[in-house]
Amino acid sequence: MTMTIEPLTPAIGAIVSGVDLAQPLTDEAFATLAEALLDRQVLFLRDQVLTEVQHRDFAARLGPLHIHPIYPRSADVPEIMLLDTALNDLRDNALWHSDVSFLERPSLGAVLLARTIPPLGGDTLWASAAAAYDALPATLQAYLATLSATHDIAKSFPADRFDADTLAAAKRNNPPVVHPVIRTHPATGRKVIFVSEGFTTGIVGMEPTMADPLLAMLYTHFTRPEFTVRWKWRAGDVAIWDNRSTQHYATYDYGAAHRVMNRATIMGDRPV
Ligand SMILES: O=C(O)CCC(=O)C(=O)O
Ligand SMILES: [Fe+2]
Repeated sequence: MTMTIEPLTPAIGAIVSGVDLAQPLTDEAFATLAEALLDRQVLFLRDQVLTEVQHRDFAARLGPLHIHPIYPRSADVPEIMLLDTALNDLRDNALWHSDVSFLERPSLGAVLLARTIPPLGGDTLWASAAAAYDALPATLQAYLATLSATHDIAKSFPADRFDADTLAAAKRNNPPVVHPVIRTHPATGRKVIFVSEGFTTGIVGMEPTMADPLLAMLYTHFTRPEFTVRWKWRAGDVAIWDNRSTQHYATYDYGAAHRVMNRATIMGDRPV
């Protein structure tokens, strides 16, 4: 099979064809895919038929895997997280976020497989926080580089939608953390806006009256259509994203329809 990588927008995204993730990739094919991921930040593959073990094993080539403190996981393969509307209210992913930024070492990226997709709706959007950074005026880039922000698991997991004991333990084990507002991508060297609606609660040393509008301005900026790509899922699609340089938003516009996604999450570095 010949791998082809077709970019989707100038800033972000590509469709990859000619790859079967159920088979172990050659080192060369894997290196091509990993390079495309750094460059395009989110990759989409159609028609993948994967067991949970194959899904996990592919993701594990990108790095050690993380087990989420709150979301349900597969009974057989705990590294496979279940995003199933029959198990959880998933409206909380309908806001821009970079996964698990409440950890001291947020994730490097994720491999998401669509299992059941509503007849209409449930698209997911990704934004390039690197392209968005590049478009900021230099004076603002320099100022933002002096700031740090707090990230808190409590912001995205409201008490009324999750099991109280699980939530209490997750909050106890994951106290708020501080990350730079602008991080440098460890592999590409690109600078990235690293605050999100999902988990950022404030800017260190700044009153909310100033920090909140500054954060809101950044969220509005990096989600401009020029920096985003929107994916319309079919069952069997896989998205692989770099969680250090992107944010994403899972649209919740499908009412009571059933939607099931499986995610493997790769652990990352401490942002600097
Ligand atoms: O359900 C989706 O499309 C994405 C949900 C999400 O935010 C994630 O898997 O990290
Ligand atoms: Fe997410």
